[in-house]
Parts: sequence; C-alpha cells; structure tokens
Amino acid sequence: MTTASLSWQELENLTDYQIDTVNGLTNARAKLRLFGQPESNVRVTLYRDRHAWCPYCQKVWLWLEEKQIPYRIEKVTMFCYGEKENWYKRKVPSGMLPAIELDGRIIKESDDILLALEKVFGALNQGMEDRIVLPLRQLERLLFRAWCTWLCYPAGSPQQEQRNREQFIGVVAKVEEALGSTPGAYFLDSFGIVDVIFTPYVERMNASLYYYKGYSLREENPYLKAWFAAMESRPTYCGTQSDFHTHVHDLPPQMGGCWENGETQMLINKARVDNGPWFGLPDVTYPEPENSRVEALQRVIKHRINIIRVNPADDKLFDEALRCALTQMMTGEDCVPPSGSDVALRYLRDRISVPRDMSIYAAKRLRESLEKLPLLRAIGSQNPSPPSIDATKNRLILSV
Ligand SMILES: N[C@@H](CCC(=O)N[C@@H](CS)C(=O)NCC(=O)O)C(=O)O
Repeated sequence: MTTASLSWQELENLTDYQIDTVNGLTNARAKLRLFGQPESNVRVTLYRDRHAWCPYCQKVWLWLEEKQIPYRIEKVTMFCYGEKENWYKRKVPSGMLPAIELDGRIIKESDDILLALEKVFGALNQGMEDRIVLPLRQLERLLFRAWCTWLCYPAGSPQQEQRNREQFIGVVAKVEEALGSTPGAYFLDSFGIVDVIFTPYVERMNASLYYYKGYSLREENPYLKAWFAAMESRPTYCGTQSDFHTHVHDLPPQMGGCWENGETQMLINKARVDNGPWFGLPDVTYPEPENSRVEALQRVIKHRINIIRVNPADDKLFDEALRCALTQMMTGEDCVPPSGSDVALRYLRDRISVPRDMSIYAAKRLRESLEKLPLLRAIGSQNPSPPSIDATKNRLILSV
C-alpha cells in the first residue's frame, strides 16, 4: 500500500525519544558525564574527536564509562576532516587525540592516559602494567600490525595477499587461544582493562576485513564471537559501538587506504554493507531495541534544517523525499518519493555516522528507509545501481 508523506508536525508527533546524556547510558552526544554525582566531583576533561571515530579515544572513553568517573568532553576536529581548533593546538601542539586534562594537567597518549587515570582512580579490575596484562597488550599490538599489513598495503601478488592473510589468521589463533584459556568470554577471568584495550581495533578489524577481504572475524572465530557477544551485553560498549558502514568508509582516510582483494565473497560483502540489507550483518547481534525507529526519527527531525541544507539536491525536493522516507520508516507503508530524489536520499544514507549521529540499530532503520525509496522508484528503471561512495566526504551532518 502506498501513502502520502507526513508533514514535519505529524512526524514530530510520532517520537518522544529522549535520553539523559549526563546521567543516563553511555552516549556519543554528552558534553558532561556525572553518573549521578555532583558536578563539583569532575576532575577529568576528555578531548576526543568530533566524529566519535578515533579508536584511541574509544579506549579512554570506555574506561571512564566503565569506572563511572565524572568527566567533561571537549570535541576536536581531526586533521583529515578540517581545521584543527587553535585552542586545542595551544594545549596539545601536535593536535593528536586523545588527551585528557586531569586536575589541570594535560596528558597525551592513550596508554599514558590510562596509567595516569589508574593512579588516581584505581585500576579497571586489572592494572595496565600487571604481569598478566602485559603479554596481552603485546598480543593486541601484534594483531594490529598483522591487520595493517594485510589491509593497508597493496599485496603486489596473489601469493603475497595469501601470506598476509595467513599471517593475520595466525595471530588471530593466538587471540583465540588466550580467550579460550579463561572460564568466561573475556580475556581474563572477569571483564577488565584487557577487553578495553582490544575493543577499538578488533571492532574495526571485524568491519574492514569483512568488507575489503571477505573475511568475517566475528563469525569465523568462536571465542571472538563469544567475546563480542559479551561486550554487547555491556551498555558502556554499546554506547560507543559503530556499524560496518561507518567504519569501512571512515578507515581509508585514517589509515591511508584499505585494499580490496576482489574475491567473490568480498564483493558480496561490500555490496551488502554499502546497499543493504543491513540487518543481520555481523556488526551487531544483540536484539534490536524497540525504540530504534523513534530514535532515528528524533535525530533527523532535530537536525533536519542542516541535513536539507547540505544535501546537493533542491531543498524542496529533498524535504519531500526525506519526509517520505521517514513516513515509510514509521508507518511501514510505501511512500513514493518525488522523481529525481534518489541521489539525494542515498547521499544522506551514506553520511549517517554511528555512534555519533545515532545508535547502530537506529542507523540501520534509517538507512533501510532511505534505500527502500529509490528501489521503489527504480522498479522498471534502466539504471538502478547506486552511486559510489566518496569516503572523504562521508562526514558531517547530524552532529552539533
Ligand atoms: N599513540 C597515540 C595514537 C593516537 C592517534 O593516532 N590519534 C589519531 C586519531 S586515531 C590522531 O590524533 N590523529 C590526528 C588527527 O587526525 O587529527 C595514542 O595512543 O594516543
């Protein structure tokens, strides 16, 4: 059944989504986190990237959230997305992220930050320099290097590509062994610092290898699969978690390139991450929360003026198409968008950034509706294939 698009007012009436950014669950929008404590308890400011993308920032972010240390958040632009703020360069001349200010003292380098935080607030179950932690930290760096070698350099020959793959999988076997040697799903007997250290890059490895190499880290390794599921049982991790679509298009400008291997499975995975269906991808496995649609709707409504302004399409045309997509998302009824709006809808589809703009399931719902409309229009069209994504422009929209 097809329906007419709802007005903005009618759409607004369909969402009551709101979160407590300060005292509620982990979220990417907060500028202050108190965990129920008075603001006078704040001793830490975390400087992290505006896009909630930086892996080293995620490590410190997750630690602060797990320990429930009250802190402020200052967001800084990364070099590849714009001008670094002068006020930040005065504090940290290199402009590198993350940094913290702890009792007025600036500390850089994520490991030094965690060491300094541990000294003041105590360890997150285990200390960074505990005898049992150090070899696992080294293993994380080994895995990181094997991943970079496979993903970020052209192999030159199929034999080299195969060697790089085997080298990575060899280190993954060591990670599986470490995970398998403890009674639970985490790296040590209980959740702790080692899980925080592995999280940022293992999440990015899972996304990038699925897309660029056709290799599903999470599905092919039982202990890592259980570890991901255990991490997803923690609201702290879920608040920082990104999706495949965001990661695979954010990584190349950060890493200096990611190399596809062109294999059949890789091509299938790539098409799916870019064009959907996004539900069922191994980027998330906990059940979809009931409020994912109302969250997506609220986030778009809040930023709709900016979203329409930056879209290359005519404002009036895109306004109508966007309301159509939101109507479809909320009512489940097909709403045929105005002709000529396909590129505009996909432009937005490719710029939703998780978790910066919204949570992982809200983004899937929104992407699905933005993609469904061009497909409706494409029935009978001669050229329904979507435009390719320019990763360097895969930025900015909803965040303020
Ligand atoms: N060794 C540093 C690495 C930090 C790092 O590489 N940060 C990147 C972002 S992930 C950065 O600040 N790049 C500068 C920029 O993009 O503005 C640490 O552990 O903190």
